[in-house]
Amino acid sequence: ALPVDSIKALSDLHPKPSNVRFQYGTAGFRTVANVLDSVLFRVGVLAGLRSKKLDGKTIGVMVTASHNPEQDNGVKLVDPRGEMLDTSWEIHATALSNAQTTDEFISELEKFVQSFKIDLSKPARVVYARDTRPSGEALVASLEDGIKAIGAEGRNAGVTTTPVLHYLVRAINTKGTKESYGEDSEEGYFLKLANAFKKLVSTRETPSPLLIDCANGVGAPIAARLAEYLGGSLPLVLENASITTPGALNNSCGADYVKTSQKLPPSLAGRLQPGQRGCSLDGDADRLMYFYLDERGQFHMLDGDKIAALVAAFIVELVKTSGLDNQIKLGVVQTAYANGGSTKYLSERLPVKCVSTGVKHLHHAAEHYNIGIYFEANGHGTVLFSQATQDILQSYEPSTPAQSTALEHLRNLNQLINQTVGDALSDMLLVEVVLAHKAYSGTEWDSLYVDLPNRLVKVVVADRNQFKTEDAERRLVSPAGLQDKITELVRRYEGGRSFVRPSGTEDVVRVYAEASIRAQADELAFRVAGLVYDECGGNPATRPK
Ligand code: G16
Repeated sequence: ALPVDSIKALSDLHPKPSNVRFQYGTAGFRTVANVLDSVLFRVGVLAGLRSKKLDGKTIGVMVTASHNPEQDNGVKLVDPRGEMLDTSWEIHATALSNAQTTDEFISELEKFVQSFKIDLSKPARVVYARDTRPSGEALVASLEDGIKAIGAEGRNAGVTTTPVLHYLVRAINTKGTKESYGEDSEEGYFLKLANAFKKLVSTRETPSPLLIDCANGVGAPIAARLAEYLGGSLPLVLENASITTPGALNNSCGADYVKTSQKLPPSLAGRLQPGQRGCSLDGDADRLMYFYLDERGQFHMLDGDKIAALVAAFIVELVKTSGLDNQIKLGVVQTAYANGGSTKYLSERLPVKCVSTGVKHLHHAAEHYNIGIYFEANGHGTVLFSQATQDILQSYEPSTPAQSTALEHLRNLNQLINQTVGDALSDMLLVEVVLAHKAYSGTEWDSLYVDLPNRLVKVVVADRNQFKTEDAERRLVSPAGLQDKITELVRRYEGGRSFVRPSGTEDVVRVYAEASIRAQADELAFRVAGLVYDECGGNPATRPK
Protein backbone atom coordinates (compact mmCIF):
# COMPACT_ATOMS: atom_id res chain seq x y z
CA ALA A 1 0.00 0.00 0.00
CA LEU A 2 0.99 3.64 -0.28
CA PRO A 3 2.96 4.93 2.74
CA VAL A 4 0.05 7.28 3.45
CA ASP A 5 1.29 8.46 6.84
CA SER A 6 4.70 9.50 5.64
CA ILE A 7 3.26 11.14 2.52
CA LYS A 8 0.68 12.99 4.58
CA ALA A 9 3.14 14.28 7.16
CA LEU A 10 5.60 15.53 4.56
CA SER A 11 2.99 16.79 2.08
CA ASP A 12 1.56 19.06 4.77
CA LEU A 13 4.93 20.82 4.85
CA HIS A 14 4.56 21.63 1.12
CA PRO A 15 1.05 23.05 0.62
CA LYS A 16 -0.14 23.95 -2.85
CA PRO A 17 -0.74 27.68 -3.36
CA SER A 18 -4.46 28.13 -3.97
CA ASN A 19 -4.46 30.52 -6.89
CA VAL A 20 -2.06 28.69 -9.23
CA ARG A 21 -2.69 26.06 -11.90
CA PHE A 22 0.36 24.06 -12.92
CA GLN A 23 1.03 22.33 -16.21
CA TYR A 24 3.66 19.84 -17.31
CA GLY A 25 4.58 21.60 -20.57
CA THR A 26 7.25 21.53 -23.31
CA ALA A 27 10.00 20.95 -20.77
CA GLY A 28 8.27 19.93 -17.55
CA PHE A 29 6.85 22.35 -14.98
CA ARG A 30 8.17 25.87 -15.36
CA THR A 31 7.07 29.12 -13.74
CA VAL A 32 8.14 31.67 -11.10
CA ALA A 33 10.21 29.81 -8.53
CA ASN A 34 8.38 30.97 -5.44
CA VAL A 35 5.20 28.99 -6.23
CA LEU A 36 6.95 25.70 -7.03
CA ASP A 37 7.53 24.17 -3.58
CA SER A 38 4.55 21.78 -3.67
CA VAL A 39 5.29 20.82 -7.26
CA LEU A 40 8.81 19.72 -6.38
CA PHE A 41 7.57 17.62 -3.45
CA ARG A 42 5.00 15.92 -5.63
CA VAL A 43 7.46 15.34 -8.46
CA GLY A 44 9.65 13.54 -5.93
CA VAL A 45 6.76 11.20 -5.13
CA LEU A 46 5.92 10.77 -8.82
CA ALA A 47 9.54 9.97 -9.75
CA GLY A 48 9.52 7.25 -7.10
CA LEU A 49 6.33 5.78 -8.55
CA ARG A 50 7.73 5.93 -12.08
CA SER A 51 10.78 4.02 -10.88
CA LYS A 52 8.62 1.38 -9.18
CA LYS A 53 6.54 1.06 -12.33
CA LEU A 54 9.75 0.45 -14.31
CA ASP A 55 10.97 -2.24 -11.94
CA GLY A 56 13.33 -0.07 -9.91
CA LYS A 57 15.13 1.54 -12.84
CA THR A 58 16.62 4.90 -11.95
CA ILE A 59 14.56 7.97 -12.90
CA GLY A 60 16.14 11.41 -13.31
CA VAL A 61 14.85 14.74 -12.04
CA MET A 62 16.37 18.02 -13.23
CA VAL A 63 15.59 21.24 -11.39
CA THR A 64 16.05 24.06 -13.89
CA ALA A 65 14.24 26.72 -15.88
CA SER A 66 16.87 26.65 -18.60
CA HIS A 67 16.56 29.77 -20.80
CA ASN A 68 13.92 31.48 -18.62
CA PRO A 69 14.76 34.49 -16.42
CA GLU A 70 16.53 33.92 -13.13
CA GLN A 71 13.42 34.28 -10.95
CA ASP A 72 11.80 31.31 -12.71
CA ASN A 73 12.54 27.70 -11.99
CA GLY A 74 11.19 24.36 -13.07
CA VAL A 75 11.54 20.63 -13.01
CA LYS A 76 11.62 17.90 -15.62
CA LEU A 77 11.64 14.12 -15.33
CA VAL A 78 14.03 11.86 -17.20
CA ASP A 79 13.18 8.28 -18.17
CA PRO A 80 15.60 5.34 -17.73
CA ARG A 81 17.31 5.57 -21.13
CA GLY A 82 17.95 9.26 -20.55
CA GLU A 83 15.03 10.49 -22.65
CA MET A 84 12.27 12.84 -21.59
CA LEU A 85 9.41 11.45 -19.48
CA ASP A 86 6.96 9.30 -21.48
CA THR A 87 4.31 11.74 -22.68
CA SER A 88 1.46 9.56 -21.43
CA TRP A 89 2.52 10.42 -17.86
CA GLU A 90 2.49 14.18 -18.42
CA ILE A 91 -1.23 14.62 -17.81
CA HIS A 92 -0.94 12.66 -14.56
CA ALA A 93 1.96 14.83 -13.46
CA THR A 94 -0.27 17.84 -14.16
CA ALA A 95 -3.22 16.32 -12.27
CA LEU A 96 -1.13 15.44 -9.21
CA SER A 97 0.41 18.90 -9.10
CA ASN A 98 -3.02 20.53 -9.07
CA ALA A 99 -4.63 18.54 -6.23
CA GLN A 100 -5.46 21.31 -3.78
CA THR A 101 -5.10 19.60 -0.39
CA THR A 102 -2.95 16.78 0.96
CA ASP A 103 -6.03 14.54 1.12
CA GLU A 104 -6.86 15.24 -2.51
CA PHE A 105 -3.24 14.58 -3.45
CA ILE A 106 -3.29 11.22 -1.68
CA SER A 107 -6.57 10.18 -3.26
CA GLU A 108 -5.23 11.18 -6.71
CA LEU A 109 -2.15 9.06 -5.96
CA GLU A 110 -4.26 6.10 -4.98
CA LYS A 111 -6.27 6.30 -8.20
CA PHE A 112 -3.08 6.66 -10.16
CA VAL A 113 -1.33 3.67 -8.56
CA GLN A 114 -4.39 1.55 -9.23
CA SER A 115 -4.97 2.53 -12.84
CA PHE A 116 -1.27 2.10 -13.72
CA LYS A 117 -1.07 -1.13 -11.68
CA ILE A 118 2.06 0.05 -9.90
CA ASP A 119 3.56 -2.63 -7.67
CA LEU A 120 4.47 -0.62 -4.58
CA SER A 121 6.68 -3.37 -3.19
CA LYS A 122 9.25 -2.70 -5.95
CA PRO A 123 12.33 -0.63 -5.15
CA ALA A 124 12.58 2.97 -6.39
CA ARG A 125 15.65 5.01 -7.31
CA VAL A 126 15.92 8.66 -8.29
CA VAL A 127 18.95 10.71 -9.34
CA TYR A 128 18.58 14.47 -9.33
CA ALA A 129 20.49 17.67 -10.02
CA ARG A 130 19.91 21.39 -10.32
CA ASP A 131 21.26 24.40 -12.18
CA THR A 132 22.77 27.47 -10.48
CA ARG A 133 19.52 29.37 -9.79
CA PRO A 134 19.39 30.79 -6.25
CA SER A 135 15.98 29.14 -5.73
CA GLY A 136 17.38 25.71 -6.60
CA GLU A 137 18.65 24.64 -3.21
CA ALA A 138 15.31 24.99 -1.40
CA LEU A 139 13.45 23.35 -4.27
CA VAL A 140 15.81 20.39 -4.17
CA ALA A 141 15.08 20.04 -0.44
CA SER A 142 11.34 19.82 -1.26
CA LEU A 143 12.08 17.26 -3.95
CA GLU A 144 14.07 15.22 -1.42
CA ASP A 145 11.07 15.23 0.93
CA GLY A 146 8.98 13.75 -1.90
CA ILE A 147 11.58 11.08 -2.64
CA LYS A 148 11.70 10.23 1.07
CA ALA A 149 7.90 10.20 1.42
CA ILE A 150 7.50 7.46 -1.19
CA GLY A 151 10.45 5.53 0.24
CA ALA A 152 12.69 5.89 -2.80
CA GLU A 153 16.46 5.91 -2.75
CA GLY A 154 17.82 9.31 -3.85
CA ARG A 155 21.17 10.22 -5.35
CA ASN A 156 22.10 13.90 -5.43
CA ALA A 157 24.17 14.75 -8.52
CA GLY A 158 24.65 18.31 -7.28
CA VAL A 159 24.85 21.38 -9.48
CA THR A 160 25.29 20.29 -13.08
CA THR A 161 23.90 20.65 -16.60
CA THR A 162 20.72 19.03 -17.87
CA PRO A 163 22.68 16.89 -20.38
CA VAL A 164 25.02 15.58 -17.65
CA LEU A 165 21.97 14.50 -15.63
CA HIS A 166 20.53 12.71 -18.69
CA TYR A 167 23.92 11.07 -19.23
CA LEU A 168 24.00 9.87 -15.61
CA VAL A 169 20.53 8.35 -15.83
CA ARG A 170 21.48 6.29 -18.89
CA ALA A 171 24.89 5.37 -17.45
CA ILE A 172 23.37 4.17 -14.16
CA ASN A 173 20.70 2.08 -15.89
CA THR A 174 23.05 0.45 -18.38
CA LYS A 175 25.91 -0.19 -15.97
CA GLY A 176 27.42 -3.63 -16.42
CA THR A 177 25.29 -4.42 -19.50
CA LYS A 178 26.46 -4.69 -23.09
CA GLU A 179 24.85 -1.32 -23.77
CA SER A 180 26.91 0.35 -21.03
CA TYR A 181 26.92 4.08 -21.72
CA GLY A 182 29.94 5.11 -19.63
CA GLU A 183 31.00 5.58 -16.00
CA ASP A 184 28.07 6.91 -13.98
CA SER A 185 29.84 10.05 -12.81
CA GLU A 186 30.52 13.56 -14.09
CA GLU A 187 34.09 12.44 -14.64
CA GLY A 188 32.84 9.55 -16.79
CA TYR A 189 31.00 12.10 -18.93
CA PHE A 190 34.07 14.32 -19.37
CA LEU A 191 36.31 11.37 -20.19
CA LYS A 192 33.89 9.98 -22.76
CA LEU A 193 33.56 13.30 -24.59
CA ALA A 194 37.20 14.35 -24.35
CA ASN A 195 38.60 10.98 -25.47
CA ALA A 196 36.32 10.82 -28.49
CA PHE A 197 37.11 14.44 -29.40
CA LYS A 198 40.86 13.94 -29.19
CA LYS A 199 40.69 10.88 -31.45
CA LEU A 200 38.56 12.73 -33.99
CA VAL A 201 40.94 15.69 -34.28
CA SER A 202 44.23 13.83 -33.82
CA THR A 203 45.35 14.44 -37.40
CA ARG A 204 44.24 18.10 -37.46
CA GLU A 205 45.96 21.28 -36.39
CA THR A 206 45.03 22.68 -32.99
CA PRO A 207 42.20 25.14 -33.59
CA SER A 208 42.34 28.81 -32.59
CA PRO A 209 40.66 29.64 -29.25
CA LEU A 210 36.88 29.30 -29.07
CA LEU A 211 35.02 31.82 -26.90
CA ILE A 212 32.10 30.40 -24.87
CA ASP A 213 29.35 32.65 -23.50
CA CYS A 214 28.22 30.57 -20.49
CA ALA A 215 25.03 32.64 -19.89
CA ASN A 216 26.28 33.11 -16.29
CA GLY A 217 24.90 29.66 -15.62
CA VAL A 218 25.87 26.09 -14.81
CA GLY A 219 27.57 25.70 -18.18
CA ALA A 220 30.43 27.79 -16.75
CA PRO A 221 31.77 25.37 -14.12
CA ILE A 222 31.06 22.36 -16.33
CA ALA A 223 32.80 23.87 -19.38
CA ALA A 224 35.74 24.77 -17.13
CA ARG A 225 36.08 21.15 -16.06
CA LEU A 226 35.66 19.90 -19.62
CA ALA A 227 38.49 22.23 -20.64
CA GLU A 228 40.81 20.39 -18.21
CA TYR A 229 40.01 17.06 -19.85
CA LEU A 230 40.43 18.50 -23.34
CA GLY A 231 43.88 19.78 -22.43
CA GLY A 232 45.45 21.54 -25.38
CA SER A 233 43.23 19.84 -27.97
CA LEU A 234 40.76 22.74 -27.94
CA PRO A 235 41.63 26.09 -26.33
CA LEU A 236 38.52 27.56 -24.67
CA VAL A 237 37.93 31.09 -23.36
CA LEU A 238 35.03 31.24 -20.91
CA GLU A 239 32.96 34.44 -20.71
CA ASN A 240 29.80 35.27 -18.74
CA ALA A 241 30.79 32.81 -16.05
CA SER A 242 29.46 34.82 -13.06
CA ILE A 243 27.25 32.22 -11.47
CA THR A 244 26.84 34.01 -8.14
CA THR A 245 26.03 37.52 -9.38
CA PRO A 246 22.32 38.10 -8.65
CA GLY A 247 20.26 38.64 -11.79
CA ALA A 248 23.04 37.76 -14.22
CA LEU A 249 21.73 34.40 -15.44
CA ASN A 250 20.56 34.55 -19.09
CA ASN A 251 20.48 38.33 -18.76
CA SER A 252 21.43 39.88 -22.14
CA CYS A 253 23.52 36.82 -22.84
CA GLY A 254 23.17 33.12 -23.58
CA ALA A 255 21.75 31.13 -26.46
CA ASP A 256 18.17 32.38 -26.21
CA TYR A 257 19.27 36.03 -26.16
CA VAL A 258 21.44 35.49 -29.24
CA LYS A 259 18.73 33.65 -31.15
CA THR A 260 15.91 36.07 -30.37
CA SER A 261 17.79 39.33 -30.65
CA GLN A 262 20.14 38.11 -33.42
CA LYS A 263 22.89 40.14 -31.76
CA LEU A 264 26.20 39.66 -29.99
CA PRO A 265 25.66 39.78 -26.19
CA PRO A 266 26.81 43.32 -25.23
CA SER A 267 29.18 41.85 -22.62
CA LEU A 268 31.19 40.23 -25.43
CA ALA A 269 31.87 43.46 -27.30
CA GLY A 270 35.63 43.81 -27.52
CA ARG A 271 36.12 40.25 -26.22
CA LEU A 272 35.28 38.44 -29.47
CA GLN A 273 37.78 39.30 -32.18
CA PRO A 274 36.75 39.53 -35.86
CA GLY A 275 37.05 36.06 -37.39
CA GLN A 276 37.12 34.33 -34.00
CA ARG A 277 34.52 31.61 -33.32
CA GLY A 278 32.15 32.24 -30.44
CA CYS A 279 29.24 30.27 -29.03
CA SER A 280 26.54 30.72 -26.40
CA LEU A 281 25.07 28.15 -24.03
CA ASP A 282 21.73 28.57 -22.27
CA GLY A 283 21.00 28.38 -18.53
CA ASP A 284 21.29 24.59 -18.28
CA ALA A 285 23.65 24.07 -21.22
CA ASP A 286 21.38 22.09 -23.49
CA ARG A 287 21.25 24.70 -26.27
CA LEU A 288 24.08 26.02 -28.41
CA MET A 289 24.36 28.99 -30.78
CA TYR A 290 27.53 29.83 -32.72
CA PHE A 291 28.49 33.24 -34.12
CA TYR A 292 31.38 35.31 -35.45
CA LEU A 293 32.14 38.88 -36.45
CA ASP A 294 33.31 39.48 -40.00
CA GLU A 295 36.20 41.81 -40.79
CA ARG A 296 33.77 44.75 -40.80
CA GLY A 297 32.69 43.81 -37.30
CA GLN A 298 29.29 42.65 -38.56
CA PHE A 299 27.64 39.94 -36.41
CA HIS A 300 26.73 36.59 -38.02
CA MET A 301 24.68 33.99 -36.20
CA LEU A 302 25.06 30.25 -36.79
CA ASP A 303 21.98 28.72 -35.20
CA GLY A 304 20.61 25.20 -34.74
CA ASP A 305 19.66 25.05 -38.42
CA LYS A 306 23.21 25.91 -39.47
CA ILE A 307 24.53 23.29 -37.04
CA ALA A 308 22.16 20.70 -38.54
CA ALA A 309 23.35 21.56 -42.06
CA LEU A 310 27.03 21.38 -41.12
CA VAL A 311 26.72 18.13 -39.22
CA ALA A 312 24.34 16.40 -41.64
CA ALA A 313 26.54 17.08 -44.65
CA PHE A 314 29.57 15.73 -42.76
CA ILE A 315 27.88 12.54 -41.58
CA VAL A 316 26.32 11.87 -44.99
CA GLU A 317 29.82 12.08 -46.46
CA LEU A 318 31.34 9.75 -43.83
CA VAL A 319 28.63 7.13 -44.31
CA LYS A 320 29.20 7.25 -48.04
CA THR A 321 33.00 7.09 -47.79
CA SER A 322 32.81 4.18 -45.36
CA GLY A 323 30.81 2.20 -47.93
CA LEU A 324 27.82 1.87 -45.61
CA ASP A 325 25.37 4.06 -47.50
CA ASN A 326 23.25 1.06 -48.51
CA GLN A 327 22.84 -0.07 -44.93
CA ILE A 328 22.60 3.20 -42.99
CA LYS A 329 19.77 5.61 -43.84
CA LEU A 330 19.93 9.12 -42.47
CA GLY A 331 17.22 11.66 -41.82
CA VAL A 332 16.81 15.13 -40.32
CA VAL A 333 14.07 16.37 -38.01
CA GLN A 334 13.21 20.06 -37.68
CA THR A 335 10.34 22.20 -36.39
CA ALA A 336 8.33 24.99 -38.00
CA TYR A 337 10.98 27.44 -36.72
CA ALA A 338 13.55 25.97 -39.13
CA ASN A 339 14.63 28.61 -41.59
CA GLY A 340 13.28 27.97 -45.09
CA GLY A 341 16.87 28.23 -46.38
CA SER A 342 18.00 25.34 -44.19
CA THR A 343 15.07 23.12 -45.07
CA LYS A 344 15.86 23.59 -48.75
CA TYR A 345 19.58 22.84 -48.25
CA LEU A 346 18.91 19.73 -46.18
CA SER A 347 16.08 18.37 -48.36
CA GLU A 348 18.46 18.28 -51.30
CA ARG A 349 20.68 15.88 -49.36
CA LEU A 350 18.48 13.71 -47.14
CA PRO A 351 14.88 13.18 -45.93
CA VAL A 352 13.60 16.01 -43.71
CA LYS A 353 10.63 15.80 -41.34
CA CYS A 354 8.86 18.62 -39.48
CA VAL A 355 7.40 18.03 -35.99
CA SER A 356 6.06 20.11 -33.09
CA THR A 357 8.36 22.14 -30.84
CA GLY A 358 9.93 20.29 -27.94
CA VAL A 359 12.87 17.96 -27.80
CA LYS A 360 10.65 15.01 -26.97
CA HIS A 361 8.92 15.28 -30.36
CA LEU A 362 12.14 15.69 -32.31
CA HIS A 363 13.89 12.92 -30.41
CA HIS A 364 11.16 10.37 -31.08
CA ALA A 365 10.96 11.27 -34.76
CA ALA A 366 14.75 10.99 -35.09
CA GLU A 367 14.64 7.48 -33.64
CA HIS A 368 12.95 6.31 -36.83
CA TYR A 369 16.15 6.71 -38.83
CA ASN A 370 19.36 4.65 -38.65
CA ILE A 371 21.10 7.94 -37.94
CA GLY A 372 18.63 10.67 -36.99
CA ILE A 373 19.83 14.27 -36.86
CA TYR A 374 17.58 16.71 -35.02
CA PHE A 375 18.08 20.36 -34.19
CA GLU A 376 15.66 23.08 -33.24
CA ALA A 377 16.57 26.48 -34.69
CA ASN A 378 17.12 27.65 -31.09
CA GLY A 379 20.15 25.37 -30.86
CA HIS A 380 18.69 22.36 -29.10
CA GLY A 381 19.53 19.06 -30.73
CA THR A 382 21.67 15.99 -31.21
CA VAL A 383 22.35 13.05 -33.52
CA LEU A 384 20.99 9.60 -32.67
CA PHE A 385 22.58 6.32 -33.77
CA SER A 386 20.11 3.42 -33.58
CA GLN A 387 21.23 0.23 -31.84
CA ALA A 388 21.24 -1.59 -35.18
CA THR A 389 23.50 1.12 -36.63
CA GLN A 390 25.88 0.84 -33.69
CA ASP A 391 26.03 -2.92 -34.24
CA ILE A 392 26.82 -2.39 -37.93
CA LEU A 393 29.56 0.10 -37.04
CA GLN A 394 31.10 -2.44 -34.66
CA SER A 395 31.05 -5.44 -37.00
CA TYR A 396 31.66 -3.84 -40.40
CA GLU A 397 34.92 -4.75 -42.10
CA PRO A 398 36.17 -1.96 -44.33
CA SER A 399 38.03 -2.87 -47.50
CA THR A 400 40.09 0.27 -48.14
CA PRO A 401 42.07 2.66 -45.90
CA ALA A 402 39.60 5.46 -46.75
CA GLN A 403 36.68 3.28 -45.64
CA SER A 404 38.51 2.35 -42.49
CA THR A 405 39.19 5.99 -41.53
CA ALA A 406 35.58 7.02 -42.17
CA LEU A 407 34.36 4.07 -40.10
CA GLU A 408 36.61 5.02 -37.20
CA HIS A 409 35.27 8.59 -37.33
CA LEU A 410 31.68 7.33 -37.22
CA ARG A 411 32.46 5.15 -34.21
CA ASN A 412 34.05 8.08 -32.40
CA LEU A 413 31.17 10.41 -33.30
CA ASN A 414 28.83 7.91 -31.68
CA GLN A 415 30.87 8.32 -28.46
CA LEU A 416 31.16 12.10 -28.74
CA ILE A 417 27.51 12.89 -29.38
CA ASN A 418 25.15 12.74 -26.40
CA GLN A 419 22.60 10.04 -27.29
CA THR A 420 20.12 11.04 -24.61
CA VAL A 421 19.29 14.70 -25.25
CA GLY A 422 20.57 17.89 -26.88
CA ASP A 423 23.85 18.82 -25.18
CA ALA A 424 25.50 22.18 -25.83
CA LEU A 425 29.00 21.04 -24.85
CA SER A 426 28.88 17.79 -26.78
CA ASP A 427 27.39 19.65 -29.78
CA MET A 428 30.12 22.27 -29.50
CA LEU A 429 32.79 19.57 -29.74
CA LEU A 430 30.93 18.05 -32.68
CA VAL A 431 30.90 21.39 -34.51
CA GLU A 432 34.60 21.86 -33.76
CA VAL A 433 35.35 18.41 -35.20
CA VAL A 434 33.55 19.21 -38.45
CA LEU A 435 35.14 22.65 -38.76
CA ALA A 436 38.58 21.11 -38.19
CA HIS A 437 37.99 18.38 -40.78
CA LYS A 438 36.60 20.77 -43.36
CA ALA A 439 39.09 23.53 -42.50
CA TYR A 440 36.08 25.88 -42.40
CA SER A 441 36.03 29.29 -40.78
CA GLY A 442 32.72 30.74 -39.59
CA THR A 443 32.31 32.45 -42.97
CA GLU A 444 32.66 29.23 -44.93
CA TRP A 445 30.27 27.41 -42.65
CA ASP A 446 27.79 30.30 -42.89
CA SER A 447 27.86 30.20 -46.66
CA LEU A 448 26.54 26.61 -46.89
CA TYR A 449 23.17 28.29 -47.47
CA VAL A 450 21.68 31.74 -47.00
CA ASP A 451 19.17 32.28 -44.20
CA LEU A 452 15.87 33.90 -45.11
CA PRO A 453 15.45 37.01 -42.94
CA ASN A 454 13.23 36.12 -39.98
CA ARG A 455 11.82 37.53 -36.78
CA LEU A 456 10.52 35.92 -33.59
CA VAL A 457 8.31 37.92 -31.22
CA LYS A 458 6.33 37.20 -28.07
CA VAL A 459 2.81 38.42 -27.38
CA VAL A 460 1.32 38.46 -23.90
CA VAL A 461 -2.33 37.40 -24.11
CA ALA A 462 -5.08 36.92 -21.56
CA ASP A 463 -5.04 33.12 -21.94
CA ARG A 464 -2.50 31.33 -24.09
CA ASN A 465 -4.45 28.06 -23.73
CA GLN A 466 -6.97 29.49 -26.22
CA PHE A 467 -4.34 28.90 -28.90
CA LYS A 468 -4.49 25.47 -30.53
CA THR A 469 -2.48 24.35 -33.53
CA GLU A 470 -2.28 21.56 -36.12
CA ASP A 471 0.11 20.41 -38.84
CA ALA A 472 3.22 20.47 -36.60
CA GLU A 473 2.15 23.86 -35.23
CA ARG A 474 2.12 25.49 -38.65
CA ARG A 475 -1.59 26.34 -38.53
CA LEU A 476 -3.87 27.70 -35.83
CA VAL A 477 -7.22 25.98 -35.34
CA SER A 478 -8.24 28.21 -32.44
CA PRO A 479 -9.12 31.05 -31.88
CA ALA A 480 -11.54 30.53 -34.76
CA GLY A 481 -10.91 32.69 -37.82
CA LEU A 482 -7.48 33.96 -36.80
CA GLN A 483 -5.57 31.62 -39.11
CA ASP A 484 -7.48 32.93 -42.14
CA LYS A 485 -6.45 36.47 -41.28
CA ILE A 486 -2.81 35.39 -40.91
CA THR A 487 -2.88 33.46 -44.20
CA GLU A 488 -4.33 36.48 -45.95
CA LEU A 489 -1.61 38.73 -44.56
CA VAL A 490 1.26 36.31 -45.36
CA ARG A 491 0.11 36.16 -48.99
CA ARG A 492 1.09 39.81 -49.43
CA TYR A 493 4.76 39.21 -48.56
CA GLU A 494 7.29 37.82 -50.99
CA GLY A 495 8.67 34.55 -49.64
CA GLY A 496 6.42 35.13 -46.65
CA ARG A 497 5.79 32.47 -44.01
CA SER A 498 4.43 32.93 -40.51
CA PHE A 499 2.91 30.88 -37.71
CA VAL A 500 1.63 31.39 -34.20
CA ARG A 501 1.82 28.97 -31.26
CA PRO A 502 1.52 29.08 -27.49
CA SER A 503 4.82 28.71 -25.65
CA GLY A 504 5.13 25.69 -23.39
CA THR A 505 7.75 27.30 -21.16
CA GLU A 506 6.70 30.95 -20.81
CA ASP A 507 3.31 32.56 -20.38
CA VAL A 508 3.25 34.03 -23.90
CA VAL A 509 2.24 33.29 -27.48
CA ARG A 510 5.11 33.13 -29.98
CA VAL A 511 4.95 34.56 -33.48
CA TYR A 512 7.48 33.60 -36.16
CA ALA A 513 7.77 35.19 -39.58
CA GLU A 514 10.18 35.08 -42.48
CA ALA A 515 10.28 36.84 -45.85
CA SER A 516 12.76 37.48 -48.66
CA ILE A 517 13.71 40.92 -47.30
CA ARG A 518 14.67 41.84 -43.71
CA ALA A 519 12.26 44.77 -43.36
CA GLN A 520 9.42 42.63 -44.68
CA ALA A 521 10.13 39.78 -42.24
CA ASP A 522 10.07 42.27 -39.36
CA GLU A 523 6.91 43.91 -40.60
CA LEU A 524 5.15 40.59 -41.12
CA ALA A 525 6.06 39.39 -37.62
CA PHE A 526 4.79 42.57 -35.99
CA ARG A 527 1.60 42.65 -38.04
CA VAL A 528 0.80 39.02 -37.20
CA ALA A 529 1.56 39.81 -33.55
CA GLY A 530 -0.86 42.73 -33.89
CA LEU A 531 -3.57 40.36 -35.16
CA VAL A 532 -2.99 38.05 -32.21
CA TYR A 533 -3.09 40.95 -29.81
CA ASP A 534 -6.26 42.43 -31.28
CA GLU A 535 -7.95 39.04 -31.03
CA CYS A 536 -6.88 38.06 -27.52
CA GLY A 537 -5.00 41.01 -26.08
CA GLY A 538 -3.40 41.04 -22.68
CA ASN A 539 -1.87 43.85 -20.76
CA PRO A 540 -1.74 46.90 -23.10
CA ALA A 541 1.71 47.82 -21.75
CA THR A 542 3.07 44.69 -23.42
CA ARG A 543 1.42 45.29 -26.75
CA PRO A 544 3.98 44.58 -29.52
CA LYS A 545 5.33 47.72 -31.14
C1 G16 B 1 12.61 24.09 -24.00
C2 G16 B 1 12.44 22.85 -24.82
C3 G16 B 1 12.75 23.14 -26.27
C4 G16 B 1 11.88 24.28 -26.77
C5 G16 B 1 12.02 25.49 -25.84
C6 G16 B 1 11.03 26.59 -26.16
O1 G16 B 1 13.94 24.51 -24.08
O2 G16 B 1 13.30 21.86 -24.32
O3 G16 B 1 12.50 21.97 -27.02
O4 G16 B 1 12.24 24.66 -28.05
O5 G16 B 1 11.79 25.11 -24.50
O6 G16 B 1 9.74 26.07 -26.03
P1 G16 B 1 8.45 26.96 -26.11
O7 G16 B 1 8.52 27.72 -27.40
O8 G16 B 1 7.31 25.99 -26.05
O9 G16 B 1 8.51 27.92 -24.94
P2 G16 B 1 14.74 24.99 -22.81
O10 G16 B 1 16.13 25.15 -23.31
O11 G16 B 1 14.12 26.25 -22.32
O12 G16 B 1 14.57 23.83 -21.84
